[in-house]
Amino acid sequence: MKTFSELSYNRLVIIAYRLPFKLVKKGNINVAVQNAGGLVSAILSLSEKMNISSGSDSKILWIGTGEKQLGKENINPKFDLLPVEIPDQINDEYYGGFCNDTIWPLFHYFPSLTVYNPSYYDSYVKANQIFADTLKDVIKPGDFIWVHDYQLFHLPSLIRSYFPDAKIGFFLHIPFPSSELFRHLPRTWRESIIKGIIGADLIGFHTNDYTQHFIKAVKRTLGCEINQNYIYVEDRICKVDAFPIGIDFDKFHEACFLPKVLKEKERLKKQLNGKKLIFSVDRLDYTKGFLYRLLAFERFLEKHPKWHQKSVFNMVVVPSRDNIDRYKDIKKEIEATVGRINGNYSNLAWRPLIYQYKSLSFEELVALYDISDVGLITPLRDGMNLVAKEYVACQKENVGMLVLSEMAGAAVELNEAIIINPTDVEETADAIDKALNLTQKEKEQKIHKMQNRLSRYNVFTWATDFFNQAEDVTDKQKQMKVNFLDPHALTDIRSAYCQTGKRVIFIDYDGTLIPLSKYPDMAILNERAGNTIKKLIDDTRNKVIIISGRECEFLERQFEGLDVTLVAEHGYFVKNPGKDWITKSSVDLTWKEKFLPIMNEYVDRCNGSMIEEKHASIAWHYRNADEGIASIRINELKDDLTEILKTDSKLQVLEGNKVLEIKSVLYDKGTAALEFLNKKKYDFIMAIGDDKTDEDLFNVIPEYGFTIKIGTNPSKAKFNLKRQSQIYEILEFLC
Ligand code: GDG
Repeated sequence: MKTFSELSYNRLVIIAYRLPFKLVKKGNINVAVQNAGGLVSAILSLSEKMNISSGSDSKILWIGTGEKQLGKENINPKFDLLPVEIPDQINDEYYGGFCNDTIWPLFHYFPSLTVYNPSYYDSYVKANQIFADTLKDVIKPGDFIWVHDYQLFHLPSLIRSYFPDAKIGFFLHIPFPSSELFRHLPRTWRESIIKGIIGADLIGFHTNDYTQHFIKAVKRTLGCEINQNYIYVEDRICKVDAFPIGIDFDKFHEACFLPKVLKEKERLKKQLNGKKLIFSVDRLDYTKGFLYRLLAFERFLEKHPKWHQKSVFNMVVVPSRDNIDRYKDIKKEIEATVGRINGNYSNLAWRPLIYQYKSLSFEELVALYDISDVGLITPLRDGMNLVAKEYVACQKENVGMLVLSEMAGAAVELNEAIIINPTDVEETADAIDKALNLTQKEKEQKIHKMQNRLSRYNVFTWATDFFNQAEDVTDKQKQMKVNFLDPHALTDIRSAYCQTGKRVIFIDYDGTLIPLSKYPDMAILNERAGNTIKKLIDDTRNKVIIISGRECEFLERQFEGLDVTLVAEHGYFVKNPGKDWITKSSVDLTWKEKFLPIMNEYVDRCNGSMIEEKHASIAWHYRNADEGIASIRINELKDDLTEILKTDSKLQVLEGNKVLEIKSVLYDKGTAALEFLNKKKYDFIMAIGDDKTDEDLFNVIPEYGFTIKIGTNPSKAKFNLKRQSQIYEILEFLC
């Protein structure tokens, strides 16, 4: 992996809701202090490793909300800060409203707490626009722009509209929910969210599950084509992948022996006086699962009395948004439950629960991580949860065990921890007991495995991996650059056409000559297409070949009375004007009996799909099936077919536009076209098609020919056309 400075970028631009520092009054002066949160610590750690000299152009530019003054002061030599000013009234509805009361609960699987307020959404749109307007004047060529989190879903596309060639990454720090939950959002909101995000070149999530949820949401919301994590967005591609955020492992691991930490550990040990310590620290939020955690601890005390007097649970809750009623209520509930448990179990010498509502210093935090015997991290939903990773990194002097919720993104990587379902009070209670009963050796083995993983895929690897993959996407975009047919190129084609006398024009039928339709039988030759073909064949210097996957009878019906050559079933049948059909009779078709029942089974398993049995092939059409189910069934069907095809190398599976077809490998549109090209020398060759089967055709057209792909997807064709209907204008222009 290359470091940031070895890649092709000049400068890193971070855009997040907040700047990494805030100003705090100390006496008469303002001092800058670091804002809390995983992203800030990640980027600050990263900046220390990056080769940035103060005063240089390569300083990281961080754009976010914060005091105006922050933009004027040199707070950190590695950063330039650009404050974004959002008027209070907009910000209340944008941040407090749409971000915190709509996206946050819904994306953390709390649909009942989600507020759907159109005015909040309007403010979200406005605030994203304010971000875009602020950065418009500062973005330079060579910048890598990294947009972070759910407050800025619209921003990647807004940036792209100002800077079409900008290199943009987007990372989501919270879960991306299943598409079932995502569709709770009104249609316009969810469309704008997806359209906004896919303005980026690379889109990152913490886990593969979130990535798959997003892919499904893109398919369902916009119907974009997606191939192996690449989304085809009009004429661009962007990539989606999982990048689990890491921590600055060495910083935490080594901090355990800092003098201040050692002192704090001594103090704590004295207070504990030999008792086992169970520890948790989280920001006050309903996603963190405080009540279930407390109930689990209560059950633990009830079920495992041997730990009475011998264990203490220190639950630290970091103050957050406690001016809001919902948060005030959680706090009250926590306090009442803590009171009840302590009331039931305490005696003069022992209080089982120490609840603290405060922030900890870094040294206090590390000391508690290291000294505790159990890290009890049980969120109901969490994008990643860095506390779990930091807890593991700090297991040095007294190696403990992590009890971790399966609902945290971190559970994917920390699978040696004791994984629990946070709402299962019984399971969590037993997990605490199990963690306390593990032998030192068992704990060390598990913790060391996790530490090895965390030290390898740390915060630097996370960011570097993201930067490297973003550059790979740029390379892929270059390879697959779509070249739209512009008036200039069209004039060149026409001048070649006019100067030649032996011309051949291959035209695919569905999606090319005729728009795609819901059912194959509905795609009949329309008047405009018929007239265009007529004009072409009226010129005797033109040979027009309709080259299609359709059956011969269908094509013959459509082109009755028109002197065109017909190629049906991808080249299995050929018919020259006024002649009979010629078939590739040498091709064995006995395989069809074996495959037909398998493919029919998929019609039953995918409502809306249908089988088209042709003379020499079988096609499974899924245009009218549910997109989500069809995408699962295609893969299953492909798996089934691949197994059988292993023993039959004479067959191939073709993937067309919402259709999967099995046919012999002995012919295709390319070999069919070659037969014509080998028989006669043409001085003008043109081929037009729209789907993957037409790529075989484009492949055999000599360099001096003209190949045109209908659609915006990358192709071997020289040119792309955005709309199918443009084909009529082009062919009429030639004539
Ligand atoms: C988002 C996602 C995702 C907490 N209390 C104290 C303190 N902390 C530090 C921890 C840790 C961070 O705050 C909290 O970690 P999170 O993982 O919850 O990070 P957030 O930024 O709040 O959340 C989350 C994360 O982004 C990263 O992508 O994991 O799922 O919601 O670093 O150490 N630090 C100190 N005192 C405290 O009292 N010093």
